[in-house]
Amino acid sequence: MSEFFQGIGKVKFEGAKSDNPLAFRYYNPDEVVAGKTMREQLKFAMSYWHTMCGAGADMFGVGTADRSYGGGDEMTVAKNKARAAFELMTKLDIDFFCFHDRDISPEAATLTETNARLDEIVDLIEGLMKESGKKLLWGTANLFSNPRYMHGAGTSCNADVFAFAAAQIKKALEITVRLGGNGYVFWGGREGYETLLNTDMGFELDNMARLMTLARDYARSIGFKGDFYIEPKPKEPTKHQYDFDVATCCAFLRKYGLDKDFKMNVEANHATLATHTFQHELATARINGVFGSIDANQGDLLLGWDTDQFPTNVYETALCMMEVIKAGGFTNGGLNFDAKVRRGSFEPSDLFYAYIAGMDAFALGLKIADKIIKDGRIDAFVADRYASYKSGIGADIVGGKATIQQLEAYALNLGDITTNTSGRQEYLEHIVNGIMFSGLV
Ligand code: XLS
Ligand code: NI
Ligand code: NI
Repeated sequence: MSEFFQGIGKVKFEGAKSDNPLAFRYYNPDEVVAGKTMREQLKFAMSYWHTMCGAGADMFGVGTADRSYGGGDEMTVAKNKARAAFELMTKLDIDFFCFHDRDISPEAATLTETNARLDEIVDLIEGLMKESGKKLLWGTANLFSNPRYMHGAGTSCNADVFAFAAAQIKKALEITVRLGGNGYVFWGGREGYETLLNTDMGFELDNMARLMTLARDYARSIGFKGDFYIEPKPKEPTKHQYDFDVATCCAFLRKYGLDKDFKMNVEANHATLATHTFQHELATARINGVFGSIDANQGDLLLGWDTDQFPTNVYETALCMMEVIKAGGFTNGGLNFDAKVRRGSFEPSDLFYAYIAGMDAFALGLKIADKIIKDGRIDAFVADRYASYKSGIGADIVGGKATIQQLEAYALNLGDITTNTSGRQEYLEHIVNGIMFSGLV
């Protein structure tokens, strides 16, 4: 079998002192951190679209990278791409992958033909999975690239488009189940709007819920036991994406009775586009019981769009992993690198440098998160900050014993409040830096 990434061997852990650019310095899959191996804690996944398909096209120019894997016609490209994907995952020691239906197999003239092509590629992928032991983290359907989805999929004003989207999801669910996927993602795609002058928002949201309900019921009927995820994003491609952020999605799920089956797939860059921190979105998911999976990447705060860069900011990965540990770790989810190399990083080796950088940044983040939690000062500070609710009037408030009249009587006797204490933000940030960089000097 031909090798697609020639000259690159299996990437191994060599430790922090290694200067081998094709080695892990911090990601040591077998090392135990916070009670589990790094492999189990981090559950890295490869995104098929960015990694195998993305050639770097933008609105000013065509792609710069060759992603044809030596193939000529579309189906040979798709088959070689699948083989190359498994070679890449094996060389990088990544256990999982995620895909859209159209990433793995190109669309044909009719849906029947498209589905037949998909079956052919899924046969191949199933074999490659058996050979390599790689697993599907989640599957999804691309309901946004084809022009038919110009007005959305489930939220399209055109019922034919809704039906087509349903058919596409049905097939995507079948292949996800067949490949043993434990997750199925709904990223909003073009579910949103540009202007209310032509949009019935209430009707569109009802329809979006109808589509998700149909998908859920069908998936359960064919034996899907995993989680459905909504992946929040506030804008892009539409001006108002319906799945704005985690809180908005929670309200949607509860309104339509989908909250038992759906969790969140939180993407770092989507959080910042919503003017939230990544940590805020993860914490919102955790406290609402919908923490599910992560699309790992980072944005550029100077730019207003989804740059989907490989995550290298260790401060961010540490705060992320603190949330993951607090949420009890991943169950069906994992860390999917929904990230793409820059347009100028067009060589095949750049994919390896990018994944190594991202995986090492998360390995460091995990280790730092574990240290911050074990150190205990941050958690103790937070707990102590609410100490006034442990006794007296605070305990009565929390225990539901204080009436509003009693609170008024209590307040009338208070006089000036002199019991506030400092939030100590700078002190706490300094503690985090101290833990992160201890041992450096
Ligand atoms: C796009 C999304 C997309 C989803 C999968 O912004 O991140 O890639 O993760 O449809
Ligand atoms: Ni994503
Ligand atoms: Ni993104």
